[in-house]
Amino acid sequence: MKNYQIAVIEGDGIGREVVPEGIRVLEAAARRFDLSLSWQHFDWSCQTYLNTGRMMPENGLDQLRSFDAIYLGAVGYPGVADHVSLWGLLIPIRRGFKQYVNRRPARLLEGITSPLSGRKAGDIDFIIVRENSEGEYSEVGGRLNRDTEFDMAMQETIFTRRACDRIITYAFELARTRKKHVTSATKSNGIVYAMPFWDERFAAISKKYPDVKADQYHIDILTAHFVAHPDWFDVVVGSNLFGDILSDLGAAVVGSMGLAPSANLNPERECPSLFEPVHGSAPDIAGKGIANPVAQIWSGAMMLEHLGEKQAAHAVEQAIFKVLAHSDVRTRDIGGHASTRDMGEVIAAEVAAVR
Ligand code: GGG
Repeated sequence: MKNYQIAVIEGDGIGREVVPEGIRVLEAAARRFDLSLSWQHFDWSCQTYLNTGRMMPENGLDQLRSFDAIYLGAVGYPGVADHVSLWGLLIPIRRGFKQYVNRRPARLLEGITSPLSGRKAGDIDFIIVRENSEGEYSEVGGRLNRDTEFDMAMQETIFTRRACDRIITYAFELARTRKKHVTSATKSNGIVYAMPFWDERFAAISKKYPDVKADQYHIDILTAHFVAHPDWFDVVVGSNLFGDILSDLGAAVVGSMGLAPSANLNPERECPSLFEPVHGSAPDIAGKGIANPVAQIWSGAMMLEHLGEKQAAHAVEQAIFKVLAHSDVRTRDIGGHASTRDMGEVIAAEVAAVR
């Protein structure tokens, strides 16, 4: 029996509620497909920061390095500045473990109502490929003259040829397995150095894929097209910030933030990859047991897929799709009254019933 060692970071807010449901469903898949998943929990969170002054210990990455994968809930909570929590936990993991691909599917499923009128299941099905290692998320910059009338902040955007080329290449390779279409998110009219450089690299890489349609839009009109014509897209590649913004919009057009999974991938598998929902810690609903666990569970299916457990991954995905399509058990964000746990249990039961 194959055994996988999984590091679990529930993190903050609803992360602590949805992760147990993810584990419940993945355990059901493990039993059904004869796998063994060993979960080691790391209680790293904003509370840890308030107790110790750090989101994770100084040797946190060393503690995670030997795991097969990392399963994360959400990071951030009122009381700790958002940049402190993010840069104290998630960003060091993404960068330290060379997880330069952030893969974020957006798919309108049967049983889910899109806020866009006239869209039905299957009409929206794209994947955002977010550059996950540099770009607008940069530590280059500083503050001067704090608390004076000359107070100022400066932050540099970093675009390297290596990072642009590898993420754009990943997007084209992914498109080859799908509808053979890559769209680039740019803003090369306004951002005069970094974005024309991104466009140059996109043009250069696209030449290597004559079988894949390539197009690009400025981010402003691209967001409008996500709403007006979401069916136009297959794989959408963007810089760190653009990819982040587009993936929340992608989640919204397919019905809920609670339905958007993601994978932070180190494609070379030199380091563990990390699987987390796109959503954050949602302090407004945390503690109520009403968060939708589907994004977390689906991120778990992406983890199984990455581990090579394709049958188990497929079973978890199908169980999610079946429950959303046919079950009355649904959380509030998708029109029901079920609890986080109810939803986890019904999906787990569906996985157990797979023939
Ligand atoms: N699910 C992880 C989480 O809490 N994400 C919220 C967030 O804002 N992440 C920042 C980012 O992905 O750049």
